[in-house]
Amino acid sequence: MTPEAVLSHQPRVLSQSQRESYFGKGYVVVESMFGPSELAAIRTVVGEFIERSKQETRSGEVFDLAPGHSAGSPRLRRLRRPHQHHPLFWEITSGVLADVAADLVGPDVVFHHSKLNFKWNDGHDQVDWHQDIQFYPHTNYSPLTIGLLLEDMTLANGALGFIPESHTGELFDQYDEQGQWKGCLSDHDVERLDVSRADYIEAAAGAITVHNCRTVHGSPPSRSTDGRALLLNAYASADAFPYTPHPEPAPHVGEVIRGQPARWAHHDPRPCLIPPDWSGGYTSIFAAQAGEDDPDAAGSVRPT
Ligand SMILES: O=C(O)CCC(=O)C(=O)O
Repeated sequence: MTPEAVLSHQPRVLSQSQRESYFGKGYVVVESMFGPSELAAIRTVVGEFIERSKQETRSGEVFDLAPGHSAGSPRLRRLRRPHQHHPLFWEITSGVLADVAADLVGPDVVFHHSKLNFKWNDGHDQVDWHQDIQFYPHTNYSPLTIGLLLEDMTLANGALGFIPESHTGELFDQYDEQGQWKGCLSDHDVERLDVSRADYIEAAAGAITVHNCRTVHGSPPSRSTDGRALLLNAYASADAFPYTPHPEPAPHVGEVIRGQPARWAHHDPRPCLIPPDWSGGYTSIFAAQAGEDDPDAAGSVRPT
């Protein structure tokens, strides 16, 4: 569906100017989507998972752990597929966030994946500049990711930054010169891109960020001792079909959660980089960018 076709449908949640801003810049921020009582309930569940992670010593199917993780000093980088592990997360994925997705991809929406990222001021939490669609190519570029801020997000705790209008620019090669998947842009490409234009999102807990799968984004390390938790859910138009194995297969993945299944696939003619074959498993963007995807490396599991 073209942006014009999406915009011709009545919005469920967003204003027309928020939708236009998303299509123009490649991202949009909406303040106060979740209120204090909803956030408190989510934080309680998140706290339970942080407690559980303390019993783990290696990254696995549920937790992605940074080097140095221990019970006394938990360094949980990511809770993988949260919607699979607690009904509250699925409620969030399939609730108002799916309506937001429908306002931006069109009325027929497929769920793609969820993840809960943390930053702990431990030197392992920088997310280098990257684009998402090279992790999971689709027949068009409708896929988008919605981030729900579970804590206030500031530059001090590793605010997510977006390069405005980069979604209309080139798709970058996220392999290094040796052909190893890095999951981020090369230093040379970062130099070519004017990252001084980055828009770092500082907003209160309860806000959401929405970015398109072509938008270049990343986040600096946290300098705060408070963990920064960001719940991410990705969706696509039902007429966007993946053509590589899903990096994080899980229940509900690929499910039409708004509207109807598509009869026709929509094909965008712009080519897409193909990721490694992750049909045997995927770790995380943190692991890939830190070069931990070597199966013999400490803390590694097999695959954003
Ligand atoms: O957690 C963040 O700051 C960004 C995460 C991100 O871009 C990703 O996981 O793909």
